[in-house]
Amino acid sequence: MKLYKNGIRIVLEHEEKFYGVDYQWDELINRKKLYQFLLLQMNALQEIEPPDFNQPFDPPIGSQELWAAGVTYLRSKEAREKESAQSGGGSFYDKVYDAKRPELFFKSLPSRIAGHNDRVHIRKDSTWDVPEPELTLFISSDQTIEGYTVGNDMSSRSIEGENPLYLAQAKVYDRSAALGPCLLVLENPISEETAIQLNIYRHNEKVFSGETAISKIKRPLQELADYLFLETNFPKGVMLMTGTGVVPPDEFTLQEEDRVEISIDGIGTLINYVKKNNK
Ligand code: DO4
Ligand code: MG
Repeated sequence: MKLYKNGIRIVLEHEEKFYGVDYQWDELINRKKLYQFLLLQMNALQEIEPPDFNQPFDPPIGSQELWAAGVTYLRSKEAREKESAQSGGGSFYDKVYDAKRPELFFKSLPSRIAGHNDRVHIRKDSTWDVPEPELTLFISSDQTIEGYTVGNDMSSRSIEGENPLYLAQAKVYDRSAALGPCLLVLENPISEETAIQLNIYRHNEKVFSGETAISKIKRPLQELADYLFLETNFPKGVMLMTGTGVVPPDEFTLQEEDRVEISIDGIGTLINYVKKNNK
């Protein structure tokens, strides 16, 4: 089942049919066994025309915070060790990859997040920028994983590489995160075989393509969720990006007007256009 958010309108897709859902987003999604709840609602829902998939969608988030996990794939560890070798990063990424405690960081308030077919930003003070394609979880206030979406954890590699203490500036700024196009709600946990694909287009030509799979994440998804909740409550639930396993080669940097497409099996494709963050 998929939930799309379009202004105040929520659209539920189930078995190729579309239904209008008369709920507030937070009230609807923040529950244990969301799939079963939606199934029970089906009879009472009104069937509607499919939405226009060429239009923008709002990110599938309400008032939740967006957090992110890092260095959960070998590829991310290796790329970051290299990028920050001059600033001492040669060893600590190694340590966090193998440590019991994962790297978790605050990524965004909902108001700074871009949706599908929307723009994402690169910073004016950055010279090396990449998208990070990441499976993103919706975790209920009861600490259960109830939904999945596609996430783009836009990152400045030049700022992050200069000094690891600059991580927040490399990662957290207006439109540095995108989520969408929908929230996939499943009866059972998402398959380990699920593939994540990143394609980047410049003037309609593909300039980068890469792929990974959820099975390559070092830690179980529930373990990431459990660490996040260790000393913090999320009364409306929380979204969590689970790290990148695809990093373009070092000579690649995003440019204005690039089109970033991230696809995850079963969820769909999140499309974003790159702009410089000119206020
Ligand atoms: O440690 C820096 C950030 C890691 C990250 O965002 C990732 O691995 O996806
Ligand atoms: Mg990331």
